[in-house]
Amino acid sequence: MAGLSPVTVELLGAIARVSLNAPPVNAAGQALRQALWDAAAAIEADTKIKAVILVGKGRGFCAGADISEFGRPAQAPLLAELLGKIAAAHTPWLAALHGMALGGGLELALACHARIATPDCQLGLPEVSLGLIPGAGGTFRLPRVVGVAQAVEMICYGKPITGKQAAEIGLVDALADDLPTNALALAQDIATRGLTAVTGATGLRVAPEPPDWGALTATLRRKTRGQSAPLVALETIQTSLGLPEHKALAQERAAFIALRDGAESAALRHLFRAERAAMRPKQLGTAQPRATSNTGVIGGGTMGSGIATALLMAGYPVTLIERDESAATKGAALVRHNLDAAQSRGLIADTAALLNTFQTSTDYAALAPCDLVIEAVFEDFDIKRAVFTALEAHCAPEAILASNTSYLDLNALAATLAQPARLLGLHFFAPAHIMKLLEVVETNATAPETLATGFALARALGKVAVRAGVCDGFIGNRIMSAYRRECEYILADGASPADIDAAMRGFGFPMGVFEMQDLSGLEISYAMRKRQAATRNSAQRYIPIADWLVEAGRLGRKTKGGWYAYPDGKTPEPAPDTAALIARYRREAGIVPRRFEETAIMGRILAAMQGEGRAILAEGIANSADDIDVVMVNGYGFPRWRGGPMWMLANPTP
Ligand code: 3H9
Repeated sequence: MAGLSPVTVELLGAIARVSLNAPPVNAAGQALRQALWDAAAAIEADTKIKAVILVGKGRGFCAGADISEFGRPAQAPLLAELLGKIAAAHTPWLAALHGMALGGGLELALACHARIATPDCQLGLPEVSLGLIPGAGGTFRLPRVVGVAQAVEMICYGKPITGKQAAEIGLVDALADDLPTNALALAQDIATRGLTAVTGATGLRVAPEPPDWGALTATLRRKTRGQSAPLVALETIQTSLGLPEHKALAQERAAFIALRDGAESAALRHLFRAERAAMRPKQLGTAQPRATSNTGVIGGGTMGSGIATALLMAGYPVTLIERDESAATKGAALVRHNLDAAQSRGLIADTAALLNTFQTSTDYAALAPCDLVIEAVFEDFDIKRAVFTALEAHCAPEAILASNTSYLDLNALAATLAQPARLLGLHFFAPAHIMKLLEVVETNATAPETLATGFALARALGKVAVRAGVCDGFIGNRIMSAYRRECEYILADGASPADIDAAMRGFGFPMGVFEMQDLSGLEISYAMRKRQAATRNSAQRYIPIADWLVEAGRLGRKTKGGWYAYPDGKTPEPAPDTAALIARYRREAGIVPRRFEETAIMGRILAAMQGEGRAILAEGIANSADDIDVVMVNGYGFPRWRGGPMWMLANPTP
C-alpha cells in the first residue's frame, strides 16, 4: 500500500500509519481527499490491521479544506463523505495531531475514534473567520464530544485552542511529549485492549443541559457586529441537537454552501489572500532580509515602549534609549506594565525572563551591537533628524535604521543620512504590541534588502505588513484624514457627532470617528492641521470646529470633554458646549442644517475612503487595492467581513 501520494500508508505490525503529505499545510484538496478515501477503503478491507494512526507530515496535521477550491464546483469525494467513511470504519482510527488541526482538519480528527495531540498544537474551527461554518460534521460532532457550551465558543468565535486546553475539555484523549512514539504506543494499546477500554470513550455525548440560546445569540450579535456566519453557526448547532446524524449533516452542508457562495465569505477569503500577498510586495524582488538579532528603540513613550514590548515578546533583546534617566525609568515601567498584562493574558510565560533581555540607556553608544534600530520620538522633523545623526555616528554601518513616524517626510529625512539606503519607515499602530498592522514605508532611497528586513521583522512579530510609499499619512492615516474631513462636512451640514458615530457602528466599525478622536485626544490632529495650514489647498472646504474644541480645552476623554461630554470619564454623552460650537459654525457659514439617514452618511464616508484610495493607487503609494483593504481592516476598524473599502467598490452588493 506504500507510495500513495499525497497520502502514504505504512504498516507497523498490526498498525497502519497513514500520513497526509500535501505541503505547505496539508489542506484537504481533491487529490488528498481521493487518496485518503482510497487508503481508508484499503485499510477497511485488510483484517490484519487492528488500528490506524492518522498523522500530518510537515508543519502540522491539516489546515482544513483547500480554500482555493471554494470558487470552483465541489469535486468528489466531498470531505463530509470521506469523514463519514472514517467515522463508520470498523478499524479504530487515532488522529495524532501536531502544529495545527483547523477547520476540516479538526473535523477529520473528530471523525477519528480517538485523538492525541502535542500540548502546543492549535485545534480550532475557524471557519467563521472565512465567513463560513464547519461543513464536514463539525457542528454535529464537536458539541457531542466537548458539550454545547465549549462547542459554541469554538465554532461561533472561531478561536483555536491549544492541545493542552483540548485535553482539559476532552477534545483529545491524551497529550504527547513525543508524538510518533506516544501515538504508536496508544494505537497498539487500542489494538490490543479495544478502543473503549483504552480511552474510556462512550462515543459522542450530548451536553445534558441545553444552554440559554437567547443569551448566547445576544452576546454573539454584539461581539460580531453585523457578521452573519457566527449566527448561522449558532442556529446550526442548536438545530442539529434535535436531529439524527444524517439530517444534521444535511442541514449543516446546506448552510455551509449558502455561506460559501455568499458575499461575506467572498470578502473574508479576499482578505485571507490579500494579507498573505501584502507580505510579498513586488519591490522585494529577490532581496533577502539581513539577520536581526539585537534591536534598539529610541524613545520610551507610548509608541516606543509598545514597540520595545513587541520586540521582546518576539524574542529580540532590546536596548531602549531615552534622553535622561527619569524618562528611561518611565519607559522601562511602561514596558514592564505591557509585559505583565501580556503575561496575565497568557501570551507570554514570564515577564522577568524577557526583562533580562531588556536594558535602557541614555547613551547612543549602547546601540553598537544592534542590527536594527527603530526611532519613536516626538513627531518633529528636527528632533528626528538629530536622532538619525546620532544613530549614524553610533550604530554599525550595516545596521538597519527605521523611523516610526506617522506623517513626516521620510524622503527628506533620508536625504540627511550618509547611507539613506538603510532607512525605512516602520509605522506601528498603538498599542504597538497588540495591533496587527505595520506599514513598511519605502523611501526613494530604501534598498530592497532594507525593505525585506522590515517584512521579515513583521513576520517575526506576527504582524500583517503592507508596503507603503512616502506621502503625508502613508496609506492608512491619509485615508483616515480624507474620511474624517468628510465626516466634518456631514456634521457641518446637519448631522450630530452621535448620528455619524451611530452610522459607523451600524456599519460594523467598533466605534465612530468622533468617539475615536475623543479617545486618542484631539490635540494630535490639531497640531498636524496647524503644520499643514500653510500648504493647505485654500479652495478646499475647511471646518474649524475641531480646532475650536481644542482651543476651548476640550481635548477628548482625558479632559472629560471633546466632541462628547464624559461625566464619568468614559461614557459619551451629548455635549451642549460642542453643540453650541457646531451651531455657531453653521450660523456663521449660513448653513441650514439637514437630516442625514445612516445609509447616506455611510455612503459619503465610503466614497471618501474609496476616492482617496484611488488617488493613493494612482500615485503608487499603495501597490494594490487589496493592500489598502488590508490596512483599513487591520488598523482602522473597518469591518473585516465587508472586505475593505476597495473590495466594496469593486464588488457592489445589489
Ligand atoms: C474548512 O475547512 C471548511 C470545512 O469545514 C468544510 C469543507 C467542506 N487552504 O498563513 P500562512 C496556505 S475552511 C489552502 O502564510 P502560517 C496559505 O495561503 C478552512 N491554502 O502560514 C499560504 O500559502 P501562500 C478552515 C492554505 O504559518 C500557506 O498555506 N481553515 C490553507 O502563518 C502558509 O500559510 C482555516 O481557516 C487552506 N486551508 O499559518 C485555516 N491554509 O504561501 C486557514 C493555509 O501561497 N489557515 N494555506 O500564500 C491558517 O489559519 C494559517 O494559514 C495556518 C498557517 C495557521 C494554517
